[in-house]
Amino acid sequence: MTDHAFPNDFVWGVATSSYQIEGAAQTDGRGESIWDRFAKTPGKVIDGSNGDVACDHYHRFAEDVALMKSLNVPAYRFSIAWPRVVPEGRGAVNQKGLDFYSRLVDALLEAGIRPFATLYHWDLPQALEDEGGWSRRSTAEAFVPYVEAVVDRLGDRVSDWITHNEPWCASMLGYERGIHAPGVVDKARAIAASHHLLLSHGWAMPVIRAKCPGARAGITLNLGPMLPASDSAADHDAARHADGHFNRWFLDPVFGRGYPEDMVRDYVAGGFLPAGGMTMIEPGDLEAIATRADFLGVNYYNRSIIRSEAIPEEANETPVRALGPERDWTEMGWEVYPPGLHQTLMRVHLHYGPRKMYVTENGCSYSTGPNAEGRVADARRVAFFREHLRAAHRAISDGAPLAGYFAWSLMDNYEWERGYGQRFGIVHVDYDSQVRTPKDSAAFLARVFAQNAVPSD
Ligand code: IFM
Repeated sequence: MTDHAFPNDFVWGVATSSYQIEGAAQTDGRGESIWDRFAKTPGKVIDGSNGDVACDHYHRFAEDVALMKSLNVPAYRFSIAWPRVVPEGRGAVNQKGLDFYSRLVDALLEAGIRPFATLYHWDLPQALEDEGGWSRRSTAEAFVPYVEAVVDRLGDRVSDWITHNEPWCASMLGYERGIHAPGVVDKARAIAASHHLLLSHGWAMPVIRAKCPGARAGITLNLGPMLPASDSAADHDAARHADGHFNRWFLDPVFGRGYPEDMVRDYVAGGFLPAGGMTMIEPGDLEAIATRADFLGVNYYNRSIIRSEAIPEEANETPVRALGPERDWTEMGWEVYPPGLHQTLMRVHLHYGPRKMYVTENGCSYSTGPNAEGRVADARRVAFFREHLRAAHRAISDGAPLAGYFAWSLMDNYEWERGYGQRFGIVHVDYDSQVRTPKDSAAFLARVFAQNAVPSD
């Protein structure tokens, strides 16, 4: 490889998720999800918005696929909304919901775009949450027939499957900090949720493989370096804990090491687990979670600098504080730190040995909109992608089995509790008119996709 050229079979793509773009929340029999309920609860979302309409992708998917084609997009990672397919979480399958994804997949294939389907990107059917959601084992059990229904219908055309997106967010933001749906603040439930999310991943893997011979299946984790803010023993220990909470709690069991002992000890000491530790684990669970995947999806956004510091209980934060040096920040308040992508990929490669990795998300929020000429000159996003792609390229040169990269996101969309103000898209969306305008970053990535290399200018 020279001059930031990527391997010939490298997979380039863009990513989205169902609740963030689809809209049509009450259409064609879709059931209520925890995000419908959470977003409509006053005070939960910064601008009081919800995903009822979002980018109206449900009705505009053909236009969006054409847009991708015009941008030379070779692969598209999207997610399937469980409540569209099984509105009550378990039981009756809603064919109209499946029809939508079937139409989408046909349109992608027709456009020469390879579909990567994520089976869970946070929109749990509310009916299951009413029974305790992911903190109950029965939710993992309900995931399996849902996956069967989806793979039955799409498995003849979709060969790349991701079971879960970012189970750390689904469990810890949803049940520990309560800033994501379902808005629960209960660390014991969050730990149980993390186990059941991973368990459902393990149970889904053989189902996908049985129903879709030749399928490639894996899970996506959000990962990033956790560095101590100083040389003090306390900061080092806080960084160990933060790393255990964010990275190792998910990586270790997926790669057959079980849950990290230091974290189990911490959780027991904090009163979040009983003295016996992870007593919710049943025989066979860890083996299921460790089912060898074809790839690991890595979502990388930033690193965290961890300082040991007592945070008042009412602040509802994790017991560490992430403070970055004065650098470049995105509008999410996330530090721009491209070397962290290389570090993360190398760490996973060297310590866990995945068969393959895909960067399944990487991107940044800047609100740059159209100028007087209608051009969206998002130079900072172009620089962000260029530097992160160079970091990814370096990881490949250093031996990491990185097989693909998906930019987050195809278009501006609903950024969860941050509403519509945060814009991650390479395509600008005017939410009043639903007009899509490719940004300069889209033109940049279109060149990357066409050249299989990072342009230096
Ligand atoms: O928008 C989210 C996405 O849903 C999951 N990964 C992080 C993105 C940016 O916050």
